[in-house]
This record gives sequence, C-alpha cells and structure tokens, in this order.
Amino acid sequence: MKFEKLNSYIEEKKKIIDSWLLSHLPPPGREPKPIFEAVYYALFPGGKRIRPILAIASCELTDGNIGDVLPIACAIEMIHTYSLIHDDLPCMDDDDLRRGKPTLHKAYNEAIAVLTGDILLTMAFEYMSNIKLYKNPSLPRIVMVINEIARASGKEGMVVGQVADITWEGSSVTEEKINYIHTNKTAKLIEVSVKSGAIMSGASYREVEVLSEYGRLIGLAFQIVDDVLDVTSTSDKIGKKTKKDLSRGKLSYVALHGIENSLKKAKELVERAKEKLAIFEEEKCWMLKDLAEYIVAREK
Ligand code: GRG
Repeated sequence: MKFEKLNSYIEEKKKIIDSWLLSHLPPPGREPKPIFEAVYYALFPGGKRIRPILAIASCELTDGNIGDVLPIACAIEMIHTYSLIHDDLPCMDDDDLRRGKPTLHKAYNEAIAVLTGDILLTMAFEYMSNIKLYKNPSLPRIVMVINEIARASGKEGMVVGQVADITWEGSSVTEEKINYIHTNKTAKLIEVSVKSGAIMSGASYREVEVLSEYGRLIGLAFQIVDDVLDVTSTSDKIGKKTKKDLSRGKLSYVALHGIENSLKKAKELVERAKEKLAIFEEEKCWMLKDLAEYIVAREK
C-alpha cells in the first residue's frame, strides 16, 4: 500500500497530539457551561491534523525534540479549528456539516460558536507563550514562532485571505485573485506550521528557508485539491458540504482552470516542494515527501 509507512506515522503523531491536548485543556464540564464542552466537540475526534503533524515532522527532520514543538503544533490546530468554526457560521459560509458532524453553531448556537472560536484562538496564544509547557524552552525561538503564527493567522494571512474570499465572491475570476486568496487563506498557516517546527528545533537559517518554501508550495497545492474535492467528492466522504464553490460564485481554481488542469497544477507544486527537500538526507525527510504526495492523493 502506497502510504502504509506514512499512515502509521500519522496515527502515531495524532495520538501524541490528542493526548497533549487532552492533558492541557480545561475539563469539558468546567463552568461556565457549555464553553469547554464545545471546545471538546470541536477538537475531538478532529480532522486530519495535517498542520500539527507537519510542525512535528519538520522539527524531527531538523533533529529537534518533539517536546519543544508540541505546544506550538497543538496551538496551530486550535487556531485552524477556530477558523473552521467561524467559517461555518451563517454570516460566513453558512454550513451545517463539518468533520462528519453538525457544525458547532448547529450543535450549540451561534453565540457559543463565536465564543468557542474566540477561546480556541486565545488559548492557542496562552499555551504557546507558557514556557513551562516546553521541554527545553528557548525564549527567542518561542517569541519568533509566536510572531510568525500571529502574522500567518491574521493580517498577513488567514483573516485577510478570508476577507478577500468573501468580498470577491461573484466577481470575475483571475489567477491573481485566486493566488491571493489561496495563499493567504490556506497556504500561510500550512507554511508557518512547517516553518515553526524548524525554528523550534534550532534549524539553520537555510533549513528554515527551504522548509518554508516547501510549506508554501504544499499549502497552495492543498487548497487547489480542496477546490477539486468540492466538485468531485461527496459530503459522506469528506465530512463537509460539497458543490458549494460554483453555486456561490466562489473564486476557485477549478472555476478558472477546470478539474484536470487544477490537479496537474497541484501535482507540479508538490513535485517542486519535494525537490526543495534535496538538501536533507533521504531517510530523514521521507515523511515530508510522503505528506506532500498525500496532499494531492487524499480523498478527504
Ligand atoms: C475572524 C470572524 C473571523 C473568522 C475567521 C479566517 C477564517 C474565519 C477562516 C479561515 C478560512 C478557511 C476555513 C480556510 C479553509 C482552509 C481549509 C482547506 C480548511 C480545511 O482544512 P483540513 O482539510 O480540515 O485540514 P480538517 O477538518 O482535516 O482539519
């Protein structure tokens, strides 16, 4: 089986991520109810955990200790989860299915969904800035990574990408607009996941640069494949509503290039990403190569 080794790597890391989250989050029954219960609802069983796994893989590739990247990796997953909850709200994408179950505002209500997103985002920064949570805390690395993640999640990345995505709906599709949306809305958080793992391990400047480029390329490929799956997959398979982009006039890669050419583009990006890893020994970077391939081969 093609991804056998990768699948066991993913399963092993997922367990580590879940147990870190479970041992650091407040208990679901903590007052005032139901906010922490909603946090658990959003985070477990969770999705693919691609971003924290990329952070861990990049840290391991550059000889770092997993105990120094886990607070960062888990915080990134919390930021990603907040973005999905807010993205699903009626005032945004208005979805009722996420990760195979009712979206948070359907399971609870809109106010609790907004607040669950808020608390996930703020707890992410609380955990990342708590030096007691790291194995061997290096303050300069922690501060640098928090700054990178704040930028990638906000004004230099995800939030502005989301604003463009929403406000450009229904307008003419151009390569420039699509690249702006996909790079900011999706690729920057994936890029910073890989970059953070390298910074936390104390990787060299060149290694950090190369891994950031790798992250940017697979991040773009990831969103292109997401656009394709919106057209080719079903809700049962991917656990969220499909066929939304075209009906809503969303600017997607598929709208501009069609399915075949979009997949071709995603594969090209993944090949370029894998080439970037040539500076590392083959037996050490296999997981990042396989993760890149998994991104285009994935069915959900
Ligand atoms: C600031 C009010 C406010 C809202 C923010 C920033 C934002 C809303 C939304 C982010 C945009 C977004 C949802 C981008 C989509 C990225 C994407 C492809 C998500 C799906 O990621 P997967 O497939 O999901 O990794 P799983 O469920 O596997 O974790």
